[in-house]
Amino acid sequence: MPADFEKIVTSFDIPGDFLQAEPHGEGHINATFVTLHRHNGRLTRHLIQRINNQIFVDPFQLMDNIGRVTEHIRTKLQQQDCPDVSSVTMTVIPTVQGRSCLHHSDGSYWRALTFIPDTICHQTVQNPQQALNAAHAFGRFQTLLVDLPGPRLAETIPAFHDTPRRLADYERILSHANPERIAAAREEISEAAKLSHLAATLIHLQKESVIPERITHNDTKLNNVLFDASEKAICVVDLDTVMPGLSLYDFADMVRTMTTTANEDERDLSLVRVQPALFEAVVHGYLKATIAMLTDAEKQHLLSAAETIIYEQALRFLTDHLAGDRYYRIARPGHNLDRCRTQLALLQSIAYQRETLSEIISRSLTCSD
Ligand code: GN1
Ligand code: MG
Repeated sequence: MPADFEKIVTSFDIPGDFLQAEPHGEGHINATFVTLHRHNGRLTRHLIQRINNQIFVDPFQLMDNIGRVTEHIRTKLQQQDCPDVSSVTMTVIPTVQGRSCLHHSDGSYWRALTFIPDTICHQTVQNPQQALNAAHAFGRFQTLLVDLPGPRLAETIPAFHDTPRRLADYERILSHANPERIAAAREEISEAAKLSHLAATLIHLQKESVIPERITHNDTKLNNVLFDASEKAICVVDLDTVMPGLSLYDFADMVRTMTTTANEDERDLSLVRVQPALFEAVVHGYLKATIAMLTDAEKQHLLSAAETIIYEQALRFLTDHLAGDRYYRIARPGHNLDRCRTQLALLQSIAYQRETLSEIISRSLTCSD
């Protein structure tokens, strides 16, 4: 926490007296704190985040995307008579000068968001119902944004899910990486080469206009959904990568993070496998929300999209390991390599069960239609 944190907090239009703050959440990119204020005798909490502007190079543009998206969702939910809109969408709190984020004199960027009380954030999935509810929430998020008015949203990270570009970046880093890091990752490097055919699938479908561009979340990890005590998925959070994309990116990242009970950095790879019951829950929850919106081509490529995006994530972790752990926050040496290994284990698990998983999709498509 920076020395002048209190000054940062009081730059935002948060009523009451600031009392204290502590670190919050497990994101790999931004730094998040939860603050406590006293206002009219009541204690209130808010989120204060330092936006990682090495990664999000134009924070004001990013906040503009988030403002448009959250406003649109809020309006639509109000039209649908949603009883408590402020608990189901994120709300940006402007600075006292009315700006969407604070550009600090030390060059850092900060924003404030409402804290949604009485919610739980899960790092790993515990049961199919949770996976179904989260997948439904992300699917609904996509459908709420189909009619977002105005110009195309900005690409907060250009070419974010361009897997062939990720592969090229990886090969470039590998070509001059530290020999010790290469030696530690020998097997993963060989596996990444064997699976390189997975890279082109989605970008090809997009470039050939086989599947449409939509507005997508692009980081549909289980821990980007807030649940209530009854396991209902209340709110989709972490909107930094909401931008034009493919519906399949979001579906695929859910398969990556919600169909195994293992952590993303699990070292016991025997625990890392796609469980058909969880996979079925993700497919079912997602389709329940999106079936009317999806085209036949999108429906046909659900499983291959999962393989491409899991492969992309394996490459991204491996690249960061080889580059010296510069992108993802790590808690131990070799952390990014461990993360890469779980992604490769998931791919292997999908390959072993491809028939079962394809049948689950077909069945679910038939029931949802
Ligand atoms: C990052 O911020 P966080 O931890 O939710 C990353 C995602 C990766 C994910 C892997 C902007 O998400 O793309 O899939 O880690 N976000 C960015 O866990 O790179
Ligand atoms: Mg996150």
